[in-house]
Amino acid sequence: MRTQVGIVGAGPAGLLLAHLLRRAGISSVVLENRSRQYVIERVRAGLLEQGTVDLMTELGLADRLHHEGLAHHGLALRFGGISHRVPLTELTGKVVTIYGQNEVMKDLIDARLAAGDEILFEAAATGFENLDTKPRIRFRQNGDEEVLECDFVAGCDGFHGMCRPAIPSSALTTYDREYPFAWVGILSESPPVSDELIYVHHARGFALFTMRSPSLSRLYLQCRPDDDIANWPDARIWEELHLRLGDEGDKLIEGKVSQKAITPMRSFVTAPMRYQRLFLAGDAAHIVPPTGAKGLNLAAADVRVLARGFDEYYVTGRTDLLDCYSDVALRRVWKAQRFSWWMTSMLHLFEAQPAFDRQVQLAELDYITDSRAAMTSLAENYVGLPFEV
Ligand code: FAS
Ligand code: PHB
Repeated sequence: MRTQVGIVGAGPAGLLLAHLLRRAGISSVVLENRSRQYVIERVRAGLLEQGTVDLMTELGLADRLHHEGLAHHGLALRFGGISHRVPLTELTGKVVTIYGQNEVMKDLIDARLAAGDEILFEAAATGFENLDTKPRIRFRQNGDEEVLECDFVAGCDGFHGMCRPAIPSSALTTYDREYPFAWVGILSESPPVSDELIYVHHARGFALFTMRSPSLSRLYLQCRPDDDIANWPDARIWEELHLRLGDEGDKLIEGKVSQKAITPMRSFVTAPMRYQRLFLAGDAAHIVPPTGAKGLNLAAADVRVLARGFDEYYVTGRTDLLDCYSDVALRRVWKAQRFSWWMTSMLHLFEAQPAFDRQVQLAELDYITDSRAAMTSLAENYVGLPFEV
């Protein structure tokens, strides 16, 4: 099998890249080791920056998003039992959109297959040859060993994929931070407690009240990093959500819990995001704690730059943009890392946290919700910083 760009992974990074390449007339084949059903049912992110929505709109992939997505013009920071609104649109002119990652995946997959382009599901990439000249991707499908020849490889296979580990560790620098807590996340068939997101700072730990639709709530609670989901029966989750919402708690309507999982909290960056003709994008190169809602949006931002690099190469033969892809992408990645670490550090309860640090968290929240300049800084990072290229 032969193509111009071999894409490993059919997550947001891999499929957005495939659509961008198609628009530029560049061929690609997407290898995905899971089934189509698994990919579209996986519950993950839910908040899209303006830039991600604009990219999907440009690609003609956003009809359902515009129809079913919930545009938000603000969010609430709740601390000391009081909610403070951050008017995102008033401060930045931009909106964020609530639209489940699994819905994004459905739209990207349907459009790709409708265009007659390939996604090989249940096809696991297993190794590479000639990454410096004419890359060959070895993959296994239906028990058969296959090979995909290409000019370039896009490693979009997530944090636990095989692309990053295929790069000699001597060629990479990794930056890593694990947080002493995790999130229990649920999907509940119940109306959201508010029509905007509520981020809660509470003595019992962080909580986030978000949604997927007017009848489907997405709710998160801070828990221990090594916690087991078995320790979180629905009754305990609802009790904690009511408590952390404080006196607004009586507004919280309980519903049938249709999905429940624990998400670890980690900040991770690997640099450079390139090795010879292998280019890493999305979670394959970097992970952010979900407090800043940056995961999916960073994946989209990476491939936006990478696609321009491939376009320049196939049109002019020049590799300028490909050669600076890693630097350009990492500038945005580090800003998102800073914002996500900052939101996480400000809003979570740390084990044996000195009272002084707790007061500083509250003072920071008080300052942000009091100072237009500080609030604007939060808002512009939250809605998504302008793209460099
Ligand atoms: P992805 O992980 O989405 O996709 C990689 C794909 O590669 C997968 O489909 C995988 O099956 C495939 N793959 C792996 N190895 C392969 C191989 N050898 N061969 C072929 N294919 C292979 N972000 C938020 O903003 N908010 C959230 O609430 C949130 N919740 C999350 C919950 C969880 C459990 C996780 C893991 C992430 C969450 N994120 C969240 C972050 C998430 O949205 C990611 O940033 C986003 O999925 C990144 O997209 P990709 O880089 O495309 O990686
Ligand atoms: C979500 O809706 O899943 C979500 C929203 C905002 C976050 C994290 C998760 O910061």
